[in-house]
Amino acid sequence: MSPAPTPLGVAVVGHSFMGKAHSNAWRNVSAFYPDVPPVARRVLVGRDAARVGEAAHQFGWEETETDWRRVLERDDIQVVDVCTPGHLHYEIALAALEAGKHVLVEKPLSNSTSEAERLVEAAASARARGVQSMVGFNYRRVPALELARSFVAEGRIGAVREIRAAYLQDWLADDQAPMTWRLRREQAGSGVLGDLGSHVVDLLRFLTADDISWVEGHLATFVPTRPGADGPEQVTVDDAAWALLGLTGGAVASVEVSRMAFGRKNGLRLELYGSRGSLTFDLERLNELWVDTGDGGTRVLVTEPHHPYLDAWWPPGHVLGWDHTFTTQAAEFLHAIGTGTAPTPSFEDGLAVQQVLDAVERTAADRHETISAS
Ligand code: SOE
Repeated sequence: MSPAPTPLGVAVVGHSFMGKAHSNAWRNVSAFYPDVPPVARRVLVGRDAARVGEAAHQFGWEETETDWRRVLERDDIQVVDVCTPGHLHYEIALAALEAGKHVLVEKPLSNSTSEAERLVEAAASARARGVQSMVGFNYRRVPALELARSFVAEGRIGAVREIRAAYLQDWLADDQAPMTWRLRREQAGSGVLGDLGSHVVDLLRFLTADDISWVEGHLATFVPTRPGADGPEQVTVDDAAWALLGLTGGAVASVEVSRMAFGRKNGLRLELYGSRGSLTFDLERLNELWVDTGDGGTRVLVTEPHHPYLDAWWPPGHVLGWDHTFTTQAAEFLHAIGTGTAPTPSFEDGLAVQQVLDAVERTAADRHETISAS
């Protein structure tokens, strides 16, 4: 019997919601994807020693650290996974790549196009040294969405003409919902546009294999102040955003994103209309894909072993959830590291998304026209 391969040491920076989602993925990946390089959960990093200690205990990390820089000095860490608020992505990812670590960055890649451009350069030179990087657009790993991508590529719905995309949550619908870093421009870069709009723009590019060629946007901040730790604090980002996007293949997409849509907890709905049929997906029913090719439509329950990613999981009908997407994402990243191939979504994909988000903001500021009642 050949000796077991040495596991890759992983460090996750950040231990809140996304840090936990990623921790869960690192905990499960070697068990469900035995063919990719195994991992050791070495260090969970966070500034608050007590809170990071609790999260590390919960998810089985070997150690904790309060300064991410110390992790980069260690020889037993090969993978750094950045799950911090957006304003820290750039500095940590850049330093990690320069230290020779494979880097996974939670979406959006960065808070600005200029930062994303610099990260793309750093990732390209790291790639030449065999160091891989990837952006955490986890919805690419939803089996039904990968199936939808393949159906579009095979021409099952013909040429895509129109896309309707809405990603709606409601955790900010209450005016008294407290201030968070996600509502401060200096930390989050933008509001729902970057948080949920980045997923949508990435999925449009992923599903169609097109780029975005033109943009018209509109942003709204409905609740300008929120209760902060020291009294009312100004919200400096958008609460809701809308955009019309032109795709290089000729399709037009209407996009709506909000965190103030009462009743929608994590509703991501995508409708693609082509010259021969349509595809419909709703994250609240993520194991299903609706396919209509003029025959009245069919619901495909995407749980068969031949469906994307399903062979790693349960028998038919034993549905997957949101958390599986992060485990599959980790597996894809490890597969790329193991085979020395560049994973997707790449930092180039992260930059392309950031450019669209920035264009939405610019057009939202420029193109507003008031029509007065006569
Ligand atoms: C919060 O709006 C959030 O956690 C996003 O940041 C994630 O990317 C999304 O998957 C779920 O909602």
